[in-house]
Formats: sequence, structure tokens, C-alpha cells
Amino acid sequence: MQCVREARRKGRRGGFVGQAYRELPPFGGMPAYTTSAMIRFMQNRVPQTDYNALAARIKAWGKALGFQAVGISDTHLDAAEAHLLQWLADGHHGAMDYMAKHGAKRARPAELVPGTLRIVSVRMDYYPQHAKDTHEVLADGSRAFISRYALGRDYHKVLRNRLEKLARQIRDEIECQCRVYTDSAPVLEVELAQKARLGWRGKHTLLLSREQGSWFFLGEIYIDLPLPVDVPQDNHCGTCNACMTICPTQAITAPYQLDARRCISYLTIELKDSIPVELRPLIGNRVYGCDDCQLVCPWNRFAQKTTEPDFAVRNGLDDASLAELFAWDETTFHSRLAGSAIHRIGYEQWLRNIAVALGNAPATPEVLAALRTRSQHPSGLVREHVEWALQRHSIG
Ligand code: B12
Ligand code: SF4
Ligand code: SF4
Repeated sequence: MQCVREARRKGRRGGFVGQAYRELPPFGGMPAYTTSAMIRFMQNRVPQTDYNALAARIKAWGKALGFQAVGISDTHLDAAEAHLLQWLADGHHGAMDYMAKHGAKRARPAELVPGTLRIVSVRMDYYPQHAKDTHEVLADGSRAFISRYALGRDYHKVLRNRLEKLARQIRDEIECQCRVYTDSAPVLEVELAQKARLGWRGKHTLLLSREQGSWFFLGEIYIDLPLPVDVPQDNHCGTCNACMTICPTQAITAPYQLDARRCISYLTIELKDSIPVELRPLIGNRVYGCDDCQLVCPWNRFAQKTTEPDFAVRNGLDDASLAELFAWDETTFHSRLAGSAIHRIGYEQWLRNIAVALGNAPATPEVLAALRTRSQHPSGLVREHVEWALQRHSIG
């Protein structure tokens, strides 16, 4: 404690940059500082660190590693915490138990990683080049629509590897604690990225930017350095509410509020059980995720396509027929989708989703024949959805 006081005293004499001074522990109580933070204090290294210059270098390294934007925020998420708790209390998370499991911790970065002072947020574009036109696929009921984010390699691995590299570069420069995340922990990623000036939150609840619309992933580094924070951008949704109007299941119940239980992304990816019967016709031919609220967003006209080879379309998933995908046996499912985010839902759920889409497809001989091949499937979940689809075509 003595060394901290000493450091603080030096700060008052002007030895610190203002940024670092504000982060020193108060005299009255000692927050959960990490070992590396304490070592910095003890070695009296803080006064020598130019955090403004370090922040600029971190942003430049991030861009060199393929992130389109890098920003920094503090850890205060009080308003978001209230909304999160209300969302959970309303049951809008449905069966996503992992969202409720950590409660308020999701909105308290320093409880997830003690000592965290800043979050470095990054975004990486994913809209693939050379993908079949989305509107054409959505309009053709015999084809399978797969979200643009899932046409290539699983983004978790891609982003995690890059974030680890960035964290290593930071650690090589200065002793610190860095923890990297991308959709892998109780983290309010959109809220943090918004604070870090990577964009604003659209009424569909996703983050979007003037340069890239919303076709990007987010990731973070929790860090125990008092880096200078960025100033959030203004919201540019204005009077537009196109995303709310277009949503096939009316899942966006009010601006910035999503009832996940109605969202097609939830129904096709997160929900493991039977899809509510009343929502099945609204799913159309979307077999994995949904992009409608993004496709209609005017800001996505400005979006750039990614040049990341990992996000290039694999296995013709941008333009496959439902019958063709439904014919895959389990071995084919595993071999074609290894390394893809789709693989995570498993074969049974994959067949369930395609059965619903086939139920919504035009009743061609090919569609009916495909459904009949699975009417005796060993999985009760698959059989039930196939039965529903056949009944929808008036063939019980
Ligand atoms: C759970 C989850 C889902 C759920 C629920 C989505 C949701 N909006 O909550 C489901 C399965 C439906 C889903 C779908 C999708 N997801 Co998702 N998902 C997540 C996850 C894991 C957590 C999101 C979360 O915290 N939800 C909790 C609720 C409470 O948060 P919220 O809806 O954002 O609400 C906040 C605000 O709206 C605000 N708020 C609430 N009420 C009010 C009221 C007012 C008046 C105001 C001002 C504010 C306000 O406070 C809340 C708390 O911050 C994140 C990754 C992460 N760890 O953050 C990815 C993430 C958000 N998803 C992502 C993606 C890509 C998608 C899809 C596009 C995938 C697809 N194509 O199918 C869809 C889009 C659907 C949509 N319109 O949101 C990306 C978004 C990237 C971006 N550009 O923003 C993320 C960040 C993953 C990543 N690492 O890239 N997802
Ligand atoms: S992803 Fe689809 S279902 Fe979900 S909110 Fe957007 S438009 Fe609605
Ligand atoms: S469609 Fe309109 S309201 Fe929705 S996020 Fe885009 S600009 Fe905002």
C-alpha cells in the first residue's frame, strides 16, 4: 500500500500523465488490482508510460492484423446492465441459459477479469466476396438461405487467433494482463464496441458503422492498463425503422429491443428442441440464421466485402438446394461442415431446420420426395418436423 501512496504522491507533483493518475487506487480502499498492475506500480513504471502513444500503437497493430477498426472503452456499463437484467426478467433469452447464468457479471468486466481497467474492442468484416445474391436465394423457396456470416470458416477461431496475436504484441511492449474474447464469455460485446467508437447500436440491436454497415464480427481484449478511452459515435438511425418492419417474425419488439424467442437466428441456431409451430411458416427458407434486418438497412449499402480467405464461401453453401442438403448423411454433414460455425448445431438440428424450410417450399415432386426419405428418421425431433412439413403440403 505504501508504494501506491508514494506513486500517488508523485502523481500530484506532476510525475504522471493525467490518465494514469486517475486510475490509481483510492486511499480508502484497494480495488482488485492484478499482480501485473501492482508490479508496474512497484517498479514505478507507470510514470514512464505514454499511454496515448501506446493506444495509438495498439490500434495500428490491430489494423495490421486485419481488424478494420480498433477502439478503447472503460468498464462502466450501468445503463446496459439495467436493460440486460430487464431482458432476462422478461424471459427474452428463451432457452439460452448461458445468458442468464452469469447475471450482472456480463455487464461488469472487472468481475469477469479482476483488475480490468479498459477493453480494447475490434471489428472484422465478414460479408464474403462472390456469394450468390441474397435476394435471389431468399426469393427461391427451393433453395437454402444461410446467414452471410456462416458461409466460410468459423469466425470464433479466426478472430481468437488474431486477438491472441494482438495481445502478445501488447505484452511484448509492456507488462500487463490481457484476456481475449469473441462471443466466448459473458461479455456485452455490442455495448463495449459502441463505447469504443466502433459504431452505434442500430434499432435491430446490432452495431453498425457508416463505413461498413453491420456486416462485421466483434472481439475484445480485457486489459489492466489505464489507456485513454474513445468517445462514442452519434446514432445515425434517425427516423428509419426498416429493420423492425421487415423482420419476418416481428422479433424486434421496440427500438433496441429484441425478443430472441421470436428471432429466426435463435430458432435455427440456439433452440435445440421443437420450433414453435406458429413460427415455422415465417422462417421461409432460412436454414441457419437470418440476415433480413441487416439486408434492409440503408447503411449496409456502404459495406465493403471482406478479403479474408477464411470467410470465403465454402461448399457452395450460398446457393444450395434444400433437397440436396437434406440428402446429406451424417458423415457428409461432418466432413462438409468441419471448421464451420454451422457444425456446432449438429446433424439432427440441421435436418430439423431443413425440414421446416422444405415445408415452406413449393410442393414440387423433388421437395416431397426429399421429405418422404426422412419420415422414418430415428430422431423424434426430425420426424416431427418432417410430419409437419408433409401436412403443410397436405400430405400426412
Ligand atoms: C445472445 C446473442 C444472440 C441472440 C440474441 C440477440 C440479442 N440482440 O440479444 C440471437 C441468437 C437472437 C442472436 C442473433 C444474431 N446475432 Co448474436 N449474439 C448474441 C450474444 C452472444 C449476446 C448478445 C447479448 O448480450 N444480448 C443481451 C441483450 C440484453 O442485449 P441486446 O439485445 O443487445 O440489448 C441491449 C441494448 O439493446 C440495450 N437496450 C435494451 N433495451 C433498450 C431500450 C432502450 C430504450 C435503449 C436505448 C437500449 C436498450 O441494452 C441491452 C444491453 O446492452 C452476442 C455476443 C456477445 N457476447 O455480446 C452475439 C452478437 C451480438 N451476435 C452477432 C450476430 C452477427 C448475430 C446475427 C446477425 C447472426 C445471424 N445472422 O443470424 C443475429 C442478429 C439478430 C439481431 N437482430 O440481434 C454479433 C453482432 C455483430 C454486430 N455487428 O453487432 C455478436 C456481437 C457476436 C460477435 N462476436 O460478433 N444473437
Ligand atoms: S435476424 Fe431475422 S428474425 Fe432476427 S431480428 Fe433480424 S430480421 Fe428478425
Ligand atoms: S434499418 Fe434503419 S433503424 Fe434499423 S439499424 Fe438500419 S438505419 Fe437503424
